[in-house]
Amino acid sequence: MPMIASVTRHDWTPAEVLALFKLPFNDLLFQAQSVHRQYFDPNRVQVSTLLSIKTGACPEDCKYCPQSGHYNTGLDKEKLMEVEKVLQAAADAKAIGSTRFCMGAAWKHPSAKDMPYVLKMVEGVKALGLETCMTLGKLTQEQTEALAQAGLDYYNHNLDTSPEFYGNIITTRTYSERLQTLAYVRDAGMKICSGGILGMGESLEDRAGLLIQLANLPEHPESVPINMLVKVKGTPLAEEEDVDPFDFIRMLAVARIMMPESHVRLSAGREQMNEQMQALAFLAGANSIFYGEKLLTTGNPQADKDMRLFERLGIQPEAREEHADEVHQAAIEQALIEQRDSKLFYSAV
Ligand code: SAM
Ligand code: DTB
Ligand code: SF4
Repeated sequence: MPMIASVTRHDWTPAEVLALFKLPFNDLLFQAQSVHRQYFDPNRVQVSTLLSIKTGACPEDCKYCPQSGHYNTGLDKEKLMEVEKVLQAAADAKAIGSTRFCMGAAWKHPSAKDMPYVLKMVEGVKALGLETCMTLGKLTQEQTEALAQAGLDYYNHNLDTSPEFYGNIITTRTYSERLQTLAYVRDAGMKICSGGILGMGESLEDRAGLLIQLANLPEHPESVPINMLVKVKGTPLAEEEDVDPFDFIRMLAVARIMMPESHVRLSAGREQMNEQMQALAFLAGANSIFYGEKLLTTGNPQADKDMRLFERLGIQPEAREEHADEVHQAAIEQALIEQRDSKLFYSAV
């Protein structure tokens, strides 16, 4: 199979996308890796850290989510965190080498009374020299503009699955409301982080349908998180069948081919993946991860474990976009070395 010259397109059809999914695994990975190399350094991976700034008791009924108030998952619900505590967590994330700090709230949408605190968090995290990302649910145009004004770089709002399958998973918010929020984010000049989840009982057509929705937006999301369902006891999807690991890799590869300029994030579910599978994910074109021992409420690999994996694979963490200079890169690498060495030293005593 020859190297394929990639162009950024917004007119993907189901037949074309299904044909990609049905390629022999090696052909698909070769194509994805070839596309990846036309736009990215294949040995750099962006690292983001997540923090739940408001946990649990969410009014939405997303069947995968441990934070929905509709299900009993034994989660302790918490109020909006204090700004100072959020900034401390962001400083900790920076110290272990993260370049983006993503703050998530279990809300249907932010309330007027919470907005001033949220805006202070954005300003504070930005002042620490980190890229800022938030995921707060549905936004109004005014809220979106206020977040952009405060310095929010990315807004995460996932489409989660195809429009056809969506109603089996969420009934309290529509697909078109999600698309409207994404349009506000784009209009306010922020970057979009939007992706979905595998392992909810969706078909191959639904996986293709999700990628078509994302890739046929007027502009591709800059960040495309592909989550493997984290099965949490008490949620309606707790007993879903595991996704075939190769099918998960196929999803990353097809996302990479369809959105060649986007960062594709190997998102939730890494705790359940072995290192070989993660290496295949990077080969398929995934070039972003969540870094740090917790996602929002569930576990993620320890930072030192990830750094050892990066080292074994010859992968370097990516610098922040506006600071992609050598000094900043050196500082990130030093922070990562210190993080790794302190953990190794700790485990040796
Ligand atoms: N409440 C906001 C919203 O849904 O827009 C933001 C937080 S919500 C937890 C962010 C995303 O996390 C969801 O859209 C979903 O894709 C992902 N997510 C939630 N629970 C998950 C799980 N158990 N496994 C994998 N991904 C999950
Ligand atoms: C995304 O796509 N995945 C992240 C982030 N965006 C907000 C969340 C994953 C949550 C996994 C379940 C949990 O830890 O609660
Ligand atoms: Fe609420 Fe977000 Fe969880 Fe849905 S995914 S229940 S909106 S926290």
